[in-house]
Amino acid sequence: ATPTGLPAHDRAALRREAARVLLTNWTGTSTVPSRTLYPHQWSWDSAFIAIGLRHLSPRRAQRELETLLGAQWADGRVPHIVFNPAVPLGAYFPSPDFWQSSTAGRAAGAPSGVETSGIVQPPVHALAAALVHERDPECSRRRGFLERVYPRLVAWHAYLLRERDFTGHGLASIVHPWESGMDNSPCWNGPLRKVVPVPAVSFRRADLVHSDPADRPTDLDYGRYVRLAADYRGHGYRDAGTPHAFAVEDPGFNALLIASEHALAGIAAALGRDPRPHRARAEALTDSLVRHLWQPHAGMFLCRDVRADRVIEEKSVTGLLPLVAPSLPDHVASALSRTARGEHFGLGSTTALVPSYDLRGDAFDPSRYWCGPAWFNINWVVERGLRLHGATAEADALRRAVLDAAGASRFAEYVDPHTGRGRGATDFGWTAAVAIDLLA
Ligand code: 9YW
Repeated sequence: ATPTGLPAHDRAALRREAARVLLTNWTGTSTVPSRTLYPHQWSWDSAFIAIGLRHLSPRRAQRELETLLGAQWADGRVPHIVFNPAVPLGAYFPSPDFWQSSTAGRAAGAPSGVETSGIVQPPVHALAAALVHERDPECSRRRGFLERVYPRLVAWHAYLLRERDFTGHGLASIVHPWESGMDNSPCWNGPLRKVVPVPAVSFRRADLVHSDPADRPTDLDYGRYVRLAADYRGHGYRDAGTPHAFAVEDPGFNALLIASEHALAGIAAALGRDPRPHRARAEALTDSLVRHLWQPHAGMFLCRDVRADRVIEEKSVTGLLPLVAPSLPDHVASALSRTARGEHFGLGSTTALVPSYDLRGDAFDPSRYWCGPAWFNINWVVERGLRLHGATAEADALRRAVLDAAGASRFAEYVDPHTGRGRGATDFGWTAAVAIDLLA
């Protein structure tokens, strides 16, 4: 057995299978999350995929991030989807003709040569870029990787803190459930209640062609997602001009921004520039996160509904992700690790992987997307956070569990947290990628 706890031949087989998924999902310039369900490039998927890909081909991992950042808007936003023009419009909804980025987004600086969505996803990219660089600094230097991505990553973070700090707390708000990456998390039910859904007959969901409706968000969810996105589009995707019926401070989103801002400090230092402004920003973000979103009564971070000016009393795994922030106060980090192992998330007792939502919550559903299933990218973040804060035994056990579940589910998109049974798509990009990274 190796440090992962897996015998060497299982390890080699798992790595080979995971590599096959990433090679099959590679399009020539980037990697699709899933050949069936998600045939374009997704923002935070690409970051996790690059983290795995760096062990197979550092050059390809660099390219993955460069392709995504090549679709960055002039205002700094990194879009959540970069569309592949070779894929038929009907293969994914909402397609480029819905987002209309190159026309409707012109004033906000959308690129003209490529179609994208107009919203964003969690900012894991600088962390990914730093990890990709570290894997093969020589190849990175030869290609001028950090020189090219650094200014774009700086502009990305600046966009979030300039355009999305609606409360003045120094945190970024999300303006659409899709921006959290956790589409139908029960946390969004309250803030979405006032959003008038567009009728389901007005759109055609391509996702239901490829997966079981019981594993997916509902039509009512989609009606609201479409309404919010269409309103944003109607305001030219300009944050200052859009009323934003949905606005939430999400701890996971901001925690990944903190980890990425620390990574930017490392990138700046590698380029011979001053890392201190990045460190200072990361510390300020950490202070704000703890001050505004830490909830001692819950033993975790909770989201804040910015419109209603209210804490959202729902326990989502997003509230455990701040573990990935290096300078979290010790008492907060240990409370998070206790909560992960407690009755609401069951890690190491009733569940092997951290579920996406409170096992005891009213809306818990072990099959439905972000209402309970365990996701591999999220468990990679939690594993990293536990390790960072010295919970080595817990991190080792979680690493082993992620590897077991990834292999047994054929790299499922997500799994039932109680049984480990795969749900959604198989041969999923970030599932294969995080498995390769945790094997390395
Ligand atoms: C969608 C691609 C994306 C992920 C999100 C996940 C889902 C649905 O799939 O989004 O249509 O964009 O919720 O986190 O990035 O894997």
